[in-house]
Amino acid sequence: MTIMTGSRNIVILTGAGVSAESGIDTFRDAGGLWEKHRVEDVATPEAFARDPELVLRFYDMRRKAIQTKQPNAAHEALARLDREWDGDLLIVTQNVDDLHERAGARNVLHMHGTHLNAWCTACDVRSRWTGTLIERPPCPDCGEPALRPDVVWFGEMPYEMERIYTALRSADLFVSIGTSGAVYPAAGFVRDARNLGVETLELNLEPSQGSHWFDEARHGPASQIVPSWVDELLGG
Ligand code: BV8
Repeated sequence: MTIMTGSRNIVILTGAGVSAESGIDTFRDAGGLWEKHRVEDVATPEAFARDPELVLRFYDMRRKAIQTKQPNAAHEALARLDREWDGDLLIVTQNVDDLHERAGARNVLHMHGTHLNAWCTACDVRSRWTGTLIERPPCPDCGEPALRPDVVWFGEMPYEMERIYTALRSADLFVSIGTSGAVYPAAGFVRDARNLGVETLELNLEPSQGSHWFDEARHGPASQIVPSWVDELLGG
């Protein structure tokens, strides 16, 4: 059953599963494996206040790792859709890597921030940052040694929520790709979409926690099912 015919405005939500085949661990894989800490225990403001070195090392390690990874066919297909789709398209990603952008996508919204920015807790300025933060380097703007990862931790408000809901309100189709549906508010977007009368599609390796909320679900590796979906949408 193809529900996409006639879709004009599309909102796509991506999660760690879209970057899995690029060699970036998903949270389900990494959960609990990192220095015996659950991600939820190191990705919080409380953890940063309690043990800043632990948290900064966690993010330094991941920031370094993503710079050695390449976009995969799923990122490439979504970038092609972004280029060729004649309606509105917004890619809302929970991921803090830059693989969507490196594949060429332009309409990308990082609702949980990005590994490649540092955020100064003294002057609030965000700067592009590809190095480490463990040595507490000076903020490029104010010089204070007050930089933290520009990443939304558990208990912090995700970025640009109003822009996301505005896009959902004018969407015809909501597509969730490579996410377990475990983390809110992202996991609730499918229900928001349904309440707005928006068609919903899940593309994931396996049924997510919210799979039953979707009008249609296709399961398999993103590098296979996303390109075939985009081909279908763009007419091959
Ligand atoms: C907020 C950045 C409110 C950091 C992330 C109870 C207690 C405490 C808190 C809560 C609670 N109930 C609800 C909450 C709120 C909490 C939450 O949802 N907690 C969960 C654990 C219950 N949410 C928050 O705290 C959010 N903020 O609510 O603020 C507020 C209100 C007012 C004022 C202030 C605040 C903030 C959440 C953001 C946290 N930051 N990331 C970092 O990256 O280090 S979350 C992080 O985990 C990711 O960004 C992502 O969102 C989430 C992991 O999810 P996925 O991306 O889905 O990854 P996962 O590994 O889980 O799944 C991968 C999927 O891919 C799987 O389904 C798998 O099958 C599939 N897959 C694997 N391989 C492939 C594949 N699919 C296709 N192809 C493949 N090859």
